[in-house]
Amino acid sequence: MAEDFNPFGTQNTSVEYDTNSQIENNEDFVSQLDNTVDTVQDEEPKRTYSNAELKNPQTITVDIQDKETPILVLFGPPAVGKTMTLIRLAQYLDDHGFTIKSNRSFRPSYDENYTDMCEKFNDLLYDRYAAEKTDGLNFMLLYVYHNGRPILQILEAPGEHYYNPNDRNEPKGQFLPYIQNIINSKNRKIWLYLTEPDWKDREDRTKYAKKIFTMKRLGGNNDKSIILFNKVDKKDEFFGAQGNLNIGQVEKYIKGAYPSLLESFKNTNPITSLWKPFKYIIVPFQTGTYEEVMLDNKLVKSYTKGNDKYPAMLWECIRKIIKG
Ligand SMILES: Nc1nc2c(ncn2[C@@H]2O[C@H](COP(=O)(O)OP(=O)(O)O)[C@@H](O)[C@H]2O)c(=O)[nH]1
Ligand SMILES: [Mg+2]
Repeated sequence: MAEDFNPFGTQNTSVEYDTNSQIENNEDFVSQLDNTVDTVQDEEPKRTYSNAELKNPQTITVDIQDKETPILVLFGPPAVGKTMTLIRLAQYLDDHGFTIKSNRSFRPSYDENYTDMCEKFNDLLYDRYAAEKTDGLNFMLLYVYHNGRPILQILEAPGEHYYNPNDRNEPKGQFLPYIQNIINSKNRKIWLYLTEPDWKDREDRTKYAKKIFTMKRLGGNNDKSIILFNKVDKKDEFFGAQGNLNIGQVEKYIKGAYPSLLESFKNTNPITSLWKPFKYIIVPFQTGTYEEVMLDNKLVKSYTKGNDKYPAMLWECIRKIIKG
């Protein structure tokens, strides 16, 4: 392993509203709409994007008002585990004396889904059905406070904006302007590149690795990266007879499953590269265990958090980076 510190390693659903201004200005219609939203809020997906954003994703807007506090960006395609990693890390920090707060101004006010997720976020941390209830979570900006001071912002955005397995242009597709704004923001950034053992097929994994390469090239010189290898529980071969995780096995697996991914982490320093040809940190991770259960005659996913050692390793890496 080649890093100084190595701790071992929805598609959007949205409701389209008629934006005809005559209708919007009609108070009766608006109050009717409010009532409908109240009564059906558990069943109906809430609006995420404006009509303009739906028509043209290039116009998707996010707002990071704080340009000082470092940002941890959860980078990964749909279903790799970004939201549950966010939940698991936030749980861990909440349990260890940090304060977690969602940031409402990250998305414009028409994103009702975002407002809703912000309001619920802290309750979701301890919800058995967190995996089910965060199915519609697209965007999130969280603040981590310690002793009353903000120390980190954690950002999630829809996975298809990083790598879209249904887009034939991948991996050549450009990042949307809002992501480029994040890349170019003044904040120090830590890119958390999510991978997992069974994600898609080799071709998709190779293309995703190329997308990571592109992101690394676009990022600033001071950006830091961590490769988060989620869902380690899926492969028995990562564990020894005593149940201890074998990081060498994980690294070997990544080399085979994500061709050329680690190549993006070549050490370009002419001197140190002599004894340290690559610079990457691999953090193995498990958010928890998942089980399908019947609830109110519906099959839903129940979630039990995983071992604390995983978020502890991840936090140790992040803490070292933000302190250094
Ligand atoms: N076995 C296993 N499955 C996981 C783990 N983390 C997430 N998952 C599964 O992956 C699904 C997608 O996770 P999610 O965080 O929503 O992915 P996102 O689309 O990247 O935000 C979850 O609903 C779980 O079923 C894990 O640590 N182990
Ligand atoms: Mg998600």
